[in-house]
Amino acid sequence: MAVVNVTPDSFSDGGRWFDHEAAVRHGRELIADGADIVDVGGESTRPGASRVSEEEELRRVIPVIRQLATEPAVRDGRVAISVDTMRSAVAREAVQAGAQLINDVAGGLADPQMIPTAAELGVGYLLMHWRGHSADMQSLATYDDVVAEVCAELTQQADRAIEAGIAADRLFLDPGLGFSKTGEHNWELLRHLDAITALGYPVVLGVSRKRFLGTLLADADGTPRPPDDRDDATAALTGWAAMHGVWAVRVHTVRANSDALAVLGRVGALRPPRPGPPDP
Ligand code: PMM
Repeated sequence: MAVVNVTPDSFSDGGRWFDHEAAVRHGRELIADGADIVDVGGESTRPGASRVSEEEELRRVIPVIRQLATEPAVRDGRVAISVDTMRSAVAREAVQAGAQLINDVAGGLADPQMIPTAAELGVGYLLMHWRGHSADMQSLATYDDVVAEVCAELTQQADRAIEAGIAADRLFLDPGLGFSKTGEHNWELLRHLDAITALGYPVVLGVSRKRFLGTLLADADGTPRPPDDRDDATAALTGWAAMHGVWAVRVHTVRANSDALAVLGRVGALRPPRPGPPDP
């Protein structure tokens, strides 16, 4: 799953794909590089970020999705488009414009209409572990046992989604690394990916360029490694994720990650079978 952030302020690539033409061009490049899903988002979830209006979010993402939906690889079903949004109204318009998957980083908790809307639309729903909006999410990063609590909270939301009518085979879970989690919490969840895949749904993981990698790879003077210099570390975790049964990784560049998967597949280190993408 490759990221197209149509935002001026995402932590990792903010501003770079902010105009529509640049965003569409970038989406095409990601498809050419081998992305299976292109994830289009218009609202930064960087810690501390404030929210954009619904109108602005729609203005950012809908034309990009509409345009990418005309790509041959999307039309013939090889590539799916997802929309990274917490708003049901944005999800609805995005699906009308051609998205087949809703990536809701709030797991249904930011907008009470999101889960019913996803159920009604009948598309894939990626439910991420979430405790609060970016402005205050780091103050919510308190756990006695991060693995057990994330699993319990994900299960509760997944049960709600199923009760609301989302088909079990259209539901995907994500532990939400960096969202109300410290670096230590992220590493602990990565050590216990088996507990998350054991919940019984395909798991998506977003580690790409995140701050905890910058901290790990900091200079001797403590300066964190900058975001666009964290792709090799991201590819290492892609391999780790795939070896632990994760279904998809959300990444900013495709090649190093798909190369890592090709190597691990060839050496026989991946777990078959992995469920396929949602039907268009
Ligand atoms: N992380 C970000 C945005 N959207 N969606 C999912 N499902 N999982 C994530 O971990 C995730 C996400 C933040 O990263 P960005 O600013 O680089 O997009």
